[in-house]
Amino acid sequence: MQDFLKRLPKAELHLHIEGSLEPELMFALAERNGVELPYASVEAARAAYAFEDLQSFLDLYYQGMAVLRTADDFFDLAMDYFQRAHAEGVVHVEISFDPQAHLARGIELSVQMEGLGRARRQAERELGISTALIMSFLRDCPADEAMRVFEQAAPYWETIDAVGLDSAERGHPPSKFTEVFARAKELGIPRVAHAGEEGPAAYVREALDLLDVCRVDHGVRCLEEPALVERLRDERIPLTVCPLSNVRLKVVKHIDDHPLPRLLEAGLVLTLNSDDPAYFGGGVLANYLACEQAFAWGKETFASLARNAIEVAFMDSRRRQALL
Ligand code: ES4
Ligand code: ZN
Repeated sequence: MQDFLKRLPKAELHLHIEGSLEPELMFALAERNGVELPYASVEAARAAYAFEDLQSFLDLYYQGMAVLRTADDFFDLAMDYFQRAHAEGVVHVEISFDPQAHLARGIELSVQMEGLGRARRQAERELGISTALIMSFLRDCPADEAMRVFEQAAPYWETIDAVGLDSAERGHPPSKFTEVFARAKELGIPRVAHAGEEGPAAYVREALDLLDVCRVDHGVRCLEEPALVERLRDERIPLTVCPLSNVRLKVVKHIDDHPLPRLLEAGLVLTLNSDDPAYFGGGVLANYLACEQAFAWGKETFASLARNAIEVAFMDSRRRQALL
């Protein structure tokens, strides 16, 4: 089974590239850029990754990314991740990034885009994986800031496959971002949003009604509203589920309690993803393996989850045809 899951052509649709920063690279970049880290060693960094909730993770996530300063840093970050993903049998990756988190540290958008773009082209050329880019807005920052960043990104709109919404969910409903998502829609840019991770099912409904998203990131709390579950099923709205993330951030107590079997039973379009692999205990394959351990699903279930991801990915139709 392990071999089957490794060989299965998988797509990663929910991945924060800054959350793929392994402590080894964090230390190398800190050294290169003369940035002081709050950890004595790689092991100490890993030991500090014991989270109570989403916010306690975000605090370390924003701190860790302080080592990213130059286009080469963003290139190394993404290339490192693409290589690991490739080794796990991942054939398509959608990387989400948080431009505001870097702009706030004085790192220009052009620097971020150059590094990530260069890594995407090299991964496509040398590893044969396809990639997409999702520009995410920080929901715990003001909506007008998101709008300014989005307009500032005009030279890059062509290379952005979707906009997203992430960071601290509670108290920051999708409704706060209606305007910037309407602007993206006007420009024909697809939309996704984190909703129903720590926030209530009502936020999933808002993401659909007010942001017109084509996919929901996490969405696991939709189960609290049966009518919403029916809607997600009938409209075939995919959820990008991240089981190891949900365990590490205590969205669920234990992987055995994860709602994935109930979501599957409800007939939803589901995909398995890693979210922040450097912080949550592994990449896409580790998430597939954790589900195998916990739920003892058969090969057909995993094949259909992997197929879902390829079907709903942002990729051109020829690539999709080739992978299906
Ligand atoms: C995130 Cl797990 C998670 N949830 C919300 N926002 C995020 N940004 C990076 N990881
Ligand atoms: Zn996420």
